[in-house]
Amino acid sequence: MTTSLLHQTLYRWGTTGRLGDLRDPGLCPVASSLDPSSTAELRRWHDLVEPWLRLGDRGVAEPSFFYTAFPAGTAAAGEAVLIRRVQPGDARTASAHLLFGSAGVLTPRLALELRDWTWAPAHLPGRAPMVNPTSLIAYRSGLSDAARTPALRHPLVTLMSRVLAGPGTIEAPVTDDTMALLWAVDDICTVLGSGLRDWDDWRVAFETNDERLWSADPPGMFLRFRRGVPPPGAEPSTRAAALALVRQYVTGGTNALRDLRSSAGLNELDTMAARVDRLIADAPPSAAPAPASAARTPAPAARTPAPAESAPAPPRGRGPARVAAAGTFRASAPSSTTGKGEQVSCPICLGRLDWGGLPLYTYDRGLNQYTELVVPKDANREQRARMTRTASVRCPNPGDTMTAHYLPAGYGQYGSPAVYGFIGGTTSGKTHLVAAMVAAIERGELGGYGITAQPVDLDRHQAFLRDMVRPLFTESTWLTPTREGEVAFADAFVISGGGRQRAVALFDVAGSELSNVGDAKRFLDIADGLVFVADPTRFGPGSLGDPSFNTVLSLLRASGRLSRVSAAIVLNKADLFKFDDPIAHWLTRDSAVLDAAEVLDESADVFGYMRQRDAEAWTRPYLECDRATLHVASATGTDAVERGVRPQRVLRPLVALMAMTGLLTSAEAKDIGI
Ligand SMILES: Nc1nc2c(ncn2[C@@H]2O[C@H](COP(=O)(O)OP(=O)(O)O)[C@@H](O)[C@H]2O)c(=O)[nH]1
Ligand SMILES: [Mg+2]
Ligand SMILES: [Zn+2]
Repeated sequence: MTTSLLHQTLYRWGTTGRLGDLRDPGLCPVASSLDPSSTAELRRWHDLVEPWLRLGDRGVAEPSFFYTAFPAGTAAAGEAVLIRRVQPGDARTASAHLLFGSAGVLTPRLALELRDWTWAPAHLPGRAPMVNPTSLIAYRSGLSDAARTPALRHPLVTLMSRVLAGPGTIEAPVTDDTMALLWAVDDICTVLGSGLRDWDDWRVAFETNDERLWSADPPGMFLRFRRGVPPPGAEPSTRAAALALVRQYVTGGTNALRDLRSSAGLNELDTMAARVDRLIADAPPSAAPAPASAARTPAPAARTPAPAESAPAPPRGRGPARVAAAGTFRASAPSSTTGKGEQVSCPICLGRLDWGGLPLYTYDRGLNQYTELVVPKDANREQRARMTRTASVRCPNPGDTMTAHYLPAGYGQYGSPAVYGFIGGTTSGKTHLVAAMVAAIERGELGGYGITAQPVDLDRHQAFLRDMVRPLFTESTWLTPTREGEVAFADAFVISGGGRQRAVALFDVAGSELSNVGDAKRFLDIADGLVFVADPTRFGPGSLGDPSFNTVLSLLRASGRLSRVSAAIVLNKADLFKFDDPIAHWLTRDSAVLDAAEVLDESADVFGYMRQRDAEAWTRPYLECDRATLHVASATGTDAVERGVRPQRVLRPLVALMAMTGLLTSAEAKDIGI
C-alpha cells in the first residue's frame, strides 16, 4: 500500500553506521525512519542510491539536490528519492539526507519545493520520524513566478530544446536560476506527458550542484548542473518547438500549456514521444514570422551604415493625418498575390488596394507637393524606367476624413506593412517618443543597426517633421498635446535590414480613455507590434496600471490576437529617474547593436524595477503578448527642453519590434523578445 508519508535516512561520513562497519570510509546511514528491527530495507535503499552518494575529494559550501524516480521494471519501481548532499570541505565533512517514498508523492516539484526546508543535521538519534509532506507546507515554496521571469526565457528555450531531443543526460552550468529552470522544465514536461505510458523516460531527474569529477547518471531524462561548465547549445531541430512551449509557459503558465496541448491535438496521442514529435513537426522552422512570400535567404545581420538622408526644406504641407472616422480602417488580410497583381494594404489609411494601373506622381521638391508625372511620349525605355523608379502613386482608398496620400510606385512589392501602435495614457509621452524616433530615423541612426529607412509619403513625412519634430528639436519647446482617444497616423517608412524590404507604419493609438473603442478595435485587428509607453511618474502602490494598456490587452484577448502581437514596453521619461538603479546603468548604454542577450538583460532589469516600484500592472503586456521586451528610454533626455533635447535610446524599442515582427531576420533578431 502506498502512503503519503516519506521515509528519511541520514548519512554521515565515517566507517561505521547502522549497516555495520565499512571497509572504506564513506557515507554511512546513521539514522532512519525505517523499521529498526531489520536492516533489509535500509540495505536495499543503500544499494539503490549508492552510486549517487559517492564523494569527490573537495566539496562546495552549497548543498546539491539529487532527485530521481525509479522506472517500472526495476527493483524500486514507483518509488522516488531526493538526496540533499552537503560537503563543505574534504570528504570527512560530507553528510547526506535522503527522503524517499512513492513517486506519486515525491515528485520533482515536491523535491524542488523542499529546497529550503530546515533539513535535520546528520546526527539525530538512530530513529528518525517519517516525514509528512502536507505538514511541511510552511517550508515548501514554489518557484512559479521565478520560473517565468524574463531572465529565464533564453536558457529555458535552450534547455527545453535539449529535453525535447529525447531522454538522456543534459549538463548545464549552475546559476542562481538553476532551481527555477528545473521548475519550469518540470512544469512543461508534466503538463505534456505526466502519466503516459513512457512517462518514466521523460520525468525529470536532476542533480543541482554537482562538483564531483565523476558521477553516475540515472536512466531517463537527467539534468545535471555543474559549476563552470559551458551553457549547452540549443538543439536546432527542436528549438522552434521549445520556443513555442516556453512562450506559452512564460505568458500563460501551465494553463496556457494545457490549452496548447488540446489545440495542438496532443491529447489524442498516448505517449510523450509522440506528442513531442507532433510539436516538432508543427513548429515553424524559424522563430520570427516572415512576410508571406518573402524569399528566404538566411540573412546575416548586415551592418552597412546607411547614409543619412539630407532633409529637404520644410514644405507647407498638411498636419499629420487623423484617421478617426469609423470605417476608415479596413482590417486587411495579409497580402496575397492575385492573378493581376499583388493586393497590398496601404500603410497610411490601412485600406486594401489592387496594385497596378494607377497614374504616377512625382514629388516636386520646389513646390513641396506631388504632381502628376507626365512621361514624354518619345521617352525611351531607359528614360521611362528612370522616371518611374522615383515615382509615386496616389492611394485610391482614402477614407472620408483622410486626405490624399501617396505610395512609392514600387510599393506593391513590399507586401503588407508592419503596423505599429503607441499605447499609453494621456501625457505618458507617446507623442514625444514618436517624434524622437522619427527624428532619429531622419538622422539616419538606424544605419548603425544595418537598417535603412525611406519615408513612404514624402509630403506627409515633411508635415510630420514640421509639426512634430522641429518644434521639439529646433525650437526647443514641448509639443502641444495631441488629441487622445483616437488612432492617428504618424509616419511610415520603407525599411530594409537584411531580408526583403517592408513598410512600417507608426500610429499614435490611444490615451487613457479609448473613447473611440471601435476605431481602436479595427486598428488592433491589424497591428503587428505595440509600443506600450509606461510613465514612471505614475508608478506606485495600489495602482491598477495604465487603463489604456489594460483596454488594449482586453481587446486583443477578445479578438484572439494576443498571441500574434509583439510588445515593446518602454519605461519612458527615464531622465527623471536617472539615479535609480538599474535605470542609471541602461541610460549609459546605447550602442547600435542588436544583441539578444543584452535585450534580455535589460528586459529583466526593467521588469524587476517595475515590480520594485509597485508597477506590476505595467508589465502585463510582457506577460501576455507573444513576444515582448522592456526598455529604458527618454524622448527628450531632460525636463528642461528649452536647453535642448537629447533623446536617449529611443530607437531600441523600435528595432526590437522590427526583430520581433520579422522585419529583421538575423539569427540574433530571432531571439529577441522570446
Ligand atoms: N522629463 C521628461 N518628460 C517628458 C518626456 N516625454 C514627455 N514628457 C512630458 O510628458 C508630457 C506629455 O508628453 P506627450 O508626448 O504629449 O504625451 P502623450 O499625451 O502620451 O502624447 C510632455 O509635455 C512633457 O512634459 C521625457 O522623455 N522626459
Ligand atoms: Mg499625444
Ligand atoms: Zn491609403
